[in-house]
Amino acid sequence: MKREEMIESVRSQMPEKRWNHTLGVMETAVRLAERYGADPAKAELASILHDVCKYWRVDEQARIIRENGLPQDLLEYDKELWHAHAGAWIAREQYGVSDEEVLDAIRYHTSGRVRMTLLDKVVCLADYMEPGRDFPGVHNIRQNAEHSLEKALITGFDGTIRFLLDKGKRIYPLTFEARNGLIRELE
Ligand code: DGI
Ligand code: FE
Ligand code: FE
Ligand code: FE
Repeated sequence: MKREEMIESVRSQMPEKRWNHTLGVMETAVRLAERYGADPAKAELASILHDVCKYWRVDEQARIIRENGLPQDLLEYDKELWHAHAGAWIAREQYGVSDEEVLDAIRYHTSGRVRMTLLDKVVCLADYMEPGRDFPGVHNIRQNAEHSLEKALITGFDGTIRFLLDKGKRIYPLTFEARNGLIRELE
């Protein structure tokens, strides 16, 4: 599918606010890719599709996970995690994306994972810090991103973990593994 066609298709599946977020992630991911040596075209493609099914009904997201052999344990954790794995499946099946690096960056953009690739890091961090984001701590993430992808992402995951603790929610193990892995990389 051509870039413009994909953009129109994704845009039509979300409210304008979420589309503006997607534009912010695209722009930020390309900039981070150029800065840190990832492939900007892959970063942009993953960004376009990263939240493609965020506004699909959750039972539809769950169905995709159940019926296509995606990790079933996701269904025991927060629904916010589902759109990332379901989105990677949709990227392949409906948008014809076959690049595993791009699919992984979509798949792990919410939870992270152990041994995140450069592209995983760029997309996940762009999602945290795009210009439209406004949450306590986003300023620190942006500052850290000036000199370290890993430090910036750790700051992001720390904030998410704190937020989930405060809400009394379960935390998906990959998020801990991602944070542990990033800290190890900095040692
Ligand atoms: O889809 P976005 O809003 O752009 O951002 P995202 O895909 O990073 O989703 C973030 C939300 O997911 C955030 O509100 C926290 C929530 N969440 C729920 N459980 C977990 C989780 N995030 C992580 N990293 N790990 C979890 O276990
Ligand atoms: Fe997302
Ligand atoms: Fe995220
Ligand atoms: Fe997002």
